[in-house]
Amino acid sequence: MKSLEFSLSRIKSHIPSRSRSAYLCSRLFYKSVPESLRNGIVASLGQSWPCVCPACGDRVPRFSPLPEFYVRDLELHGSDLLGTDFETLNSAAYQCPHCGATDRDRLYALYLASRLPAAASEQPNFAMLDIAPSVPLSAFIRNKFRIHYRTADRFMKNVDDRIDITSMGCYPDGSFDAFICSHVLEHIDDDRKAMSELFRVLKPGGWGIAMAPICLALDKIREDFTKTSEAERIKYFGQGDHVRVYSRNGFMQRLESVGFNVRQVRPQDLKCEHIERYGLSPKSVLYIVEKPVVAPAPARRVSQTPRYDGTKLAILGGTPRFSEKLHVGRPNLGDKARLMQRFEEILDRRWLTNDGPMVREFEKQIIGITGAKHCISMCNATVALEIAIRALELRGEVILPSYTFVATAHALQWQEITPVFADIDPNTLNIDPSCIDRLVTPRTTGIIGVHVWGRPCDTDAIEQRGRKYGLKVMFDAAHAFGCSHHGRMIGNFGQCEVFSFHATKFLNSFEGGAIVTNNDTLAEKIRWMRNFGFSDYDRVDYLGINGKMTEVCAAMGLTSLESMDDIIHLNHENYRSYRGALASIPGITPIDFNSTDKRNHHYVVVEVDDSRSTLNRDELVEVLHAENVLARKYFWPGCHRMQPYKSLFPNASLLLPNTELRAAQLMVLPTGQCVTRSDIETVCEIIKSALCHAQKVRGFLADKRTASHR
Ligand code: T4K
Repeated sequence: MKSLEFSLSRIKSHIPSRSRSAYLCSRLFYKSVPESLRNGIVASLGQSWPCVCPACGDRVPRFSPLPEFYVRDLELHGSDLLGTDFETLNSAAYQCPHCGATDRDRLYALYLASRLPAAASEQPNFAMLDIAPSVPLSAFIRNKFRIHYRTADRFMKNVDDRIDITSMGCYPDGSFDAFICSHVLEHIDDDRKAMSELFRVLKPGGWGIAMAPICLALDKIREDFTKTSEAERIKYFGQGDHVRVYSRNGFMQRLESVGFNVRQVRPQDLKCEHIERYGLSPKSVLYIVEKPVVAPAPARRVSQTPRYDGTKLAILGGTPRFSEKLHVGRPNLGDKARLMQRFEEILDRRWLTNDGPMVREFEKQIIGITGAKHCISMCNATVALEIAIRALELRGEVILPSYTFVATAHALQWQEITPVFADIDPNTLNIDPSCIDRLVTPRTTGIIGVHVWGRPCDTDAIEQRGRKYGLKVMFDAAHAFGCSHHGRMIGNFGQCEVFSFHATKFLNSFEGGAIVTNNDTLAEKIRWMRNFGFSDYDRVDYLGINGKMTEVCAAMGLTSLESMDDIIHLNHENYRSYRGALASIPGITPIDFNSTDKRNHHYVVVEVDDSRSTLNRDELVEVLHAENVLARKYFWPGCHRMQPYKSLFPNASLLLPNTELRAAQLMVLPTGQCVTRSDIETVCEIIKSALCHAQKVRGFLADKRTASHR
């Protein structure tokens, strides 16, 4: 073994002082000098090593830059691609002089360390697949994590499996919990097939690092299979063996098209300080794909007409664009296998209802999510509203919006309490607190706010009025599970809040609901009322009813909870797709959900302002129905125009101008798991075509009306 003095003297005699720093950073230094001497040499030569390689763990003076020939090659071949346009390529700090890890490898190492923390590192059952593994990263994974790690590639030697990524038949469906597929897809002719295979071999809920060269200057993927020579490929795609170069959106959309949810993670998101010391650029982006736990949307048959010619609208005699009905409110489903397993448990246990263990677990989880003190599950939200109203001892008159599902009003009227309809704020679509002042009478006992479409009411203003007039305040939160308001989860406002878990709702328990409250006495009373008023064995203390949730419903609720985050992500993506596709159409505006608070994006609600659009809401809904898109006019015409309220309060509309206006303008479009991005594009194309051919559509609808009046 060389001594420190010997090594120092050789360096001093052979390497001029101006080149010493470069030498100390070189791979040669790392290869020729043992680790035990390196720190001593560096210190003796007055150098400091501020950097750390997350892959090999060594301190290094700096990371070496990207070799110049990469960029020179582009110039030589007349490429319009610039080295600086590539995402996640830190040319200035490219490679670790010790282990050779690139900046990408170092980013992956940090991500893996954050995603598979120490406790999880001992997981022999956690299976990870690494396609075309990088040597330094592979070594890092093997050293750090005790997981089942498999490497695979078509050409590389020393991998576990020699396979073609487009046909990985050797791996059964759902074989892996995670994968790494970095800089492979740009080599593959049929990259969609490769992505589908990656999707297939991943377990539901599994994740992967999916990376490829992305040129930020491109707005769509550049691929051209006629470019076959190495020179052409360097020119067009940046490297002689690449068959495409991705745009950012193109890459994400292609991954999404096979079913993945895609997230962008930046080094700063990894909660490690001073990312520069790892040689990472804050502009780097890691693409994390996740396989939803929930089933993907079933394939839907859409007629194959390439461009949608408005004269072919179904309402004008064309073939409906969708051969199957596209519903608003199609239930979202969680992991079916898990649900079946829960059903088996229920049957084996022979405990089917009456506060069973699944119901208790479901209530516990709702408490965990909302942060409220009590959750009392119910058979549905309508019964929950009725029980809450009775437990709060509301009588006489109760103020609520008319712009809500009729169940809110019925829950009062059913108990002979008079619903008094307040107008809404036309912007938020929720009860306008200032209208409450005009409606309070000596008979008023309470206010029910409704968080319509999951957008919270102005709870402060409503509660303030409750205090001012001595009224009890509760909220119908049927649409708002998983949403928050001013940083507090819905479930914590008023005396209590009521969720619906109906099949069509964001969180689905077949049928179901819950009352959530922070009031101990109220919770106890509600619990007894839900079960015929029993406060103990053989002891009844209140008038009660049967409002209990069954074990089967709780099993469905628990299963839905497991995929809640996936559904929110999916809903949000769908909402963004609608917004994008409808962006430039005058008078057609998806209502805004922009907020720093949590939203479940369960409803896509579109305003049709016929002072600016060529068709009105009702006409557009007719057009969509003819195409098998069952858009809904919720909550038209408003409770005050439904029976018995229409007869009881024939003049109510005079006090409800905003309700009347909005109920005539809004339509709800299909979203959720059963709607694909291409379905959304088709729905929006139909809307655009109908508006372009508005005169014909209007003429047809007028003729239809005349005919029906004859
Ligand atoms: N408060 C508010 C603010 C509410 O919105 C609701 C309910 C309540 C209280 C009462 O909650 P729950 O007692 O129901 O728990 C639907 C729902 O039935 C209703 O729960 C919901 N609001 C309302 C907004 O929508 P309808 O009369 O429009 O349902 P329907 O039968 O027309 O179904 C809607 C669409 O969903 C259809 O196109 C078919 C589709 N669908 C429905 C079910 C049940 C499916 O594809 N599969 C299914 O299993 O009231």
